[in-house]
Amino acid sequence: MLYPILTPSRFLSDLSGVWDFKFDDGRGFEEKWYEKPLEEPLNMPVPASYNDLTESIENRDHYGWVFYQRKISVPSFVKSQRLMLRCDAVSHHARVYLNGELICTHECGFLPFEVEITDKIKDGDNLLTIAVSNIIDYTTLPVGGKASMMGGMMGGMGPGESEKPVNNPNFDFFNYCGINRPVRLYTTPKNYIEDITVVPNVMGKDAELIYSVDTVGEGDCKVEVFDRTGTKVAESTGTSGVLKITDVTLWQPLNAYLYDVRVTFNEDVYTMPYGVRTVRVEGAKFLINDRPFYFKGFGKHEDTFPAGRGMNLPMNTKDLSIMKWQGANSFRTSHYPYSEEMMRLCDEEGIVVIDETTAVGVNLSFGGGANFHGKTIGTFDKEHGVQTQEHHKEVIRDLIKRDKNHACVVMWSIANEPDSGAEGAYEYFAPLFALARELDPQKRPCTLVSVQMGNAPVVDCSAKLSDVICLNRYYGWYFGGPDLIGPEKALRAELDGWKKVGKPVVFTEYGADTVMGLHDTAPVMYTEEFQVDYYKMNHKVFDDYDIVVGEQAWNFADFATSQSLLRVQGNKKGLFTRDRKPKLAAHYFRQRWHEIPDFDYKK
Ligand code: GCB
Repeated sequence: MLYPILTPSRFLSDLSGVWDFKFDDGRGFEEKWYEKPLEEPLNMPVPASYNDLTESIENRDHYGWVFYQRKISVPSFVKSQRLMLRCDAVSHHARVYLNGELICTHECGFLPFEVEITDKIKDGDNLLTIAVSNIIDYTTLPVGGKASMMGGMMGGMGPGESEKPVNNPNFDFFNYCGINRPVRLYTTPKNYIEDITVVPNVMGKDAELIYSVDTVGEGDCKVEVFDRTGTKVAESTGTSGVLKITDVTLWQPLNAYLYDVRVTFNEDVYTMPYGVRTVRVEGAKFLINDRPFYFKGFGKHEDTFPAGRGMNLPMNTKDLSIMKWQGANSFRTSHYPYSEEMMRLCDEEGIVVIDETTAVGVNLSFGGGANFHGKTIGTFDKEHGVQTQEHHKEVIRDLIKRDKNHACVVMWSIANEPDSGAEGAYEYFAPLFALARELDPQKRPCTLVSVQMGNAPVVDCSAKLSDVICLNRYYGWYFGGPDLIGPEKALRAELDGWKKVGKPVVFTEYGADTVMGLHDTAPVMYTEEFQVDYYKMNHKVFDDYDIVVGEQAWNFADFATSQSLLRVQGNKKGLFTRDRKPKLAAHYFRQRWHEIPDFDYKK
């Protein structure tokens, strides 16, 4: 799916701004609020999550639908064109109405969707309404607990005796909702470029770009490649073919280089920045441009105050700047696809990305297990377990469609911490891995991020399915903390097991909650000193194992979560506070990572 841009043939209009907004009181659809201007609306910015923007806990924790509304009108020169309405991310379910007519619905809060409105737009003002629901359950990704279920991710914090229905996230981040990313109008000519796919093939000093262009309508197609100085370096005609670049400049981690691939189809012109690099797994090595790469970085969140999960361009730039200050080279888009703006920035800045789907919470064993009439039920139980597999396929399809051309994306994460050792896990995941492998034109490695719940290689289906073993491990925190000696032994024992599998291992999470400003002479849990000691122990072990090809600390910054006994105004495992001030451990990491090269760290 092409990112919307202004080109000589395409006009783009960003509908960001302050929209009218109303919480549904249960009558919104019955009274057809989408047919007329909302009565007594609130002012709500788009893009942003609405949760932290009013001073009311009811609003913050609202369950169900909200209505966003604004007027749109388009200039007459647009009339001869194909007109599209594109929403980059509406969390989690959207119903879009134009002048009272339902024109599109969408499930999945973190991926774009679009609808053609050429024949629907009227002269003058048009009423655009987007109804948004934040309800999560066993059919959605992310997964939410059923309202009658006790337990959940953090244990004991289910809705219990609550009178009202509430969301009960089966994951550890606040269920921020709303129109979280831009809504835009764009035009294309009637005969247009639908999609572009480019696959690199590097041959010594030269490279081939194998391309295909999906088009609609009749016309001739031309593809040109320009280097950063604007010099044309390759050209081809036809909707598929091969472009040859001699003396190619590769896209390298922290040393990015992007070409411009310009496609012309009749009148339609679209230019895509493109980095040339290769990725593959060989034995227990992760190779970028055929050299063994070492991941240094983080699991992150799109989480800022007060935008919530709303796109925050300045913070994206700041975060990558901080990462470079630290010597980091990568992050994972835990636990959902990030904005297209962030992906483009990572291409530009040479930040390596593990791209994750929205599949978090596909695990009913958290907090002692989900209960159904007093019986523990299996995550993949056909009747009472999660019912997410079909939707999971759609998410994989849409994610790959959106991100397939990004040089920064080096691996797909099919899920975070699913119940990958449970009965039925292999049957659930094998078709998803097969789908991702089939759909990705670049055939990147695939993984699932494995949870620490006795998931030894013999039971964890990741051992069979993943190209890279990604481990979320909390030895010395949830498991054995505050002691660091026993946990160290246990971590080594586990790695001895994974060694036999023969695949590379990346620690995609390890961390300890740390409240900025808490200090002690003894390393006491929650102090900044403990966080440093915890990481030192883990690193000692990682450095002893050649199979460990990466470390991504949990988390880059403190972030908002649902309330629970283990969360002090959010998750405090950040190396930085939520407003990006470094804790002691951030300085420790800075020193370590500047001493670890991006390539050839492990023999
Ligand atoms: C995990 C989850 C992550 C949590 C983290 C924690 O394993 O993947 O979403 O935030 O643990 O801090 O407990």
